[in-house]
This record gives sequence, structure tokens and C-alpha cells, in this order.
Amino acid sequence: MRRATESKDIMETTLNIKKIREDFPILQTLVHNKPLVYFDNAATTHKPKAVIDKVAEYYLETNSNIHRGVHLLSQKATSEYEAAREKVLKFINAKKLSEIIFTKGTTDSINLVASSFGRAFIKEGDEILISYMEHHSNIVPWQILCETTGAKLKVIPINDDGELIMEEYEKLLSPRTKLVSIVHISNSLGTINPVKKIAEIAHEKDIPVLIDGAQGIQHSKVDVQDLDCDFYVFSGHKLYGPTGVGVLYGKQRLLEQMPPYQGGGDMISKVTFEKTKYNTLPYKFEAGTPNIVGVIGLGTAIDYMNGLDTENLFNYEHELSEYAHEKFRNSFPGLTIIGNAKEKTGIISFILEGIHPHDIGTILDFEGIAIRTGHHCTQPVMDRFGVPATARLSLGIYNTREEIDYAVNSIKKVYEVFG
Ligand code: 7TS
Repeated sequence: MRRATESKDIMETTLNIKKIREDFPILQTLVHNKPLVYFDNAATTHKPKAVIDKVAEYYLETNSNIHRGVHLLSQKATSEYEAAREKVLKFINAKKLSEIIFTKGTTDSINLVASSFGRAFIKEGDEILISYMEHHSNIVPWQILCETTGAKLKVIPINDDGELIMEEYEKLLSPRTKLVSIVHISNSLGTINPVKKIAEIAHEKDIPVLIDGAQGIQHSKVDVQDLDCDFYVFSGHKLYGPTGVGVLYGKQRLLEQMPPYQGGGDMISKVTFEKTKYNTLPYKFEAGTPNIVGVIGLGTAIDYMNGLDTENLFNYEHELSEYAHEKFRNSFPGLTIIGNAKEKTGIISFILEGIHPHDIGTILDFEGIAIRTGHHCTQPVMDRFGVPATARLSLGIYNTREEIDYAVNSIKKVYEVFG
């Protein structure tokens, strides 16, 4: 791993961050008359012009409903929609198109699995294993399932650095465990979990594994065959694509055994009042008119990412993150970083002694800096570290060292205001 101090060289040689920044028109926006500095990429990323143009072009030139249309625009919309499925397949290295299901996003994908896998495989006394660092989206759907089936939710503890305690994970796997559902990269701690290892261990006991890739897809190269996960879920809007669209990758063997999540158009092959025969995968899980433009826009976001040197870009993000951590630790005596895992991505959650995170967020906003403050939909993480909230910077591909320096100077203003 390269040292943080070399990140500037990487930026100037192999990557052209200035050019990447030019691809994102919103970065020219002024906020309170200051240039926007956007550090809220874990919540959502900005969209490159290519994606924005594609969405506009779709509505200007193609807009039509997909599948079954004989007219030209419907056929064009269908082929662009299905082309996006192929782009997703290649991007995450899935085996088959039938394994790529378009959803509304990560939350929707997890709810789909909880409902459908739950109906197929979960009964009273069974156990579902999650971790202490899950986003509410990977807690609540399982709680709902447990309430309706009598199954139990078990939770893998984390250590003081915000890492999973792997020995406890192994101990918690029991003959009753029917699914392990775990976050790839924590949105509030930045921890990168050893998901490949987690899947390997679960598979020794024939237990399927779902990976919540909401952040993983943004910060790492994802290869579902290499991870050998049974489900991988993510949202388009955190991958520089549109909101309202996401992906559920699932192994065909499991998806085939799972009943439909929702009934409606497109997910059927034959309907009579006596009985409905369901469509094949992936359509079985895509009831109703989908977010067509969202899916096509996600395809363009993937094209955009494919056009970048992502390996180096993820390295760059990592080094920017190390730079930010060093700067933060050295600049403020009363600052505590929550989440200090050895394997960590560009998410810096912190508290300042005696200053509420919302006050930090508000003052930084006046400097043009967008950060997030609160519990980040991970209240159990806040409880684990005994804090009600944190201030969080989350980095994206367009952030720079200069922006980190500017944030550090702006936090000094927070100190001035609050003494
Ligand atoms: N899982 C993780 C790890 C997340 O970070 C998020 C969103 C979700 C699930 C839900 O994704 P959605 O697209 O379905 O909403 N995380 C955040 C965040 O950190 N701040 O706002 C949303």
C-alpha cells in the first residue's frame, strides 16, 4: 500500500482528477457563495454529465414502455434496458443475465430477499445472522421476517476499532443459521469486511450469504464469482448513477426456488383466474413497469466507471482517506475518529469533544462543505460506541487533497465559534 504523502503524485500522473471533476457539472455549483465541496458520497454520489445526458436523451428520443411493444420506440427502450443488464453482469462478473434483477435500490433488494427467501426457507426457530455494523436496511427487513416467522436475529459483535470479531462470527454459526447477511463496507465506520472469507466460512456449513454492497460497489472492484456470495445488492445512486434503481444479484439456483416478491405485469407467463404461471428469471422478480430510465442511466454510469482507471482510482481514494485521517488526527486534540479498522475506506466519522455534530455540519455548510451528521441509519453502531451521532465525511472519485485541507481549516472555525 502506498503512503498517503504520495497520493498527490498518483493524482497528477496516472489519474486526471481535474478532468474527472469536469465530468460532474454540479461541482461548479456555489453553496452560500462558496464552491461546493461534496463529502456526502456515502449518502449519494453526484452524476457525471454522460448519465444526465442519457436520462434527458431517453425522455427526448426514446420514452416508451419496455417488453412486448411492437413499435420501434418500445423496442429501442427494451434493448437499452436489457443492454444495461448485460453491463451490470460484466461489471460484477456474474455468470448469467437471469441472475441480475433490477430493483429500486439496496433497501428494496434486501426486502425482496427477506420476503421471498424468507417465505421459501425460514421457519420458526431458524436464525439469521447479521452484524453490529449493519445499516438499518439490513436489520429491519430481517426483524420483520423474524416477527412473522418466529425466527431469531443473531448479531456478530465488533471490536473497538469497528472490526467484526471473526471468532464470534464462527461461534454464532449454528445448524439453525439459514442466512448470513453482512455489509461489505460500513457506511458509518468505513470498515471493509472480509466478505470473501465470511462466505467461505458460511459455505462450509451450507449457509448462503447476502452481501450489502451499497458502499462496496462504490469503493471496490466487485467480482461476485470470486466472492462466491449468494446475493449481492447495491444502489445505482451510490455508483454515480440515478436514484430509484438498484440491483439484486442472486445465484440462479436460489432465485429459482424463491417465490415472487410482488405480483403484476411482466412477472407472469400466463394468467387465469384459477392459477398464474410465473415468468422465468429475472422477470419473475420485476413486477410492473420498472424504473426504465434509471436502469438505462445506471448502464451509462457503469460505462463511465469502465472508462476510468478504477483500480488506481480506488487506490487514490484510499490514500486520500489516509491523508484525511492523518490531518484530522493531528489537527484537533478533542477529535475522536469512530471506526479505525485496519481495512478501511474513505469514510471518516468523528466527534469533537463538547460540540454537537449538527453544529459542525451547519458551520461547514456555510463554508460550502456538504458532510452528513447523525446516526447514518446505523443506530446500533452509535450505541456500540456510546455516541448519539457523528459528523461524517465520505469521499468520492472527485475529491481532492485541497478539499480535505479546506475542510480541516473550516473545522478550525467550528472550534473558534464554540471555543
Ligand atoms: N446499506 C448501506 C451500507 C448503506 O450505506 C445504505 C445507504 C443502504 C444500505 C441503503 O441504501 P438505499 O440506496 O437503499 O437507501 N446509506 C446511506 C448513508 O450512509 N447516508 O444516507 C444513506
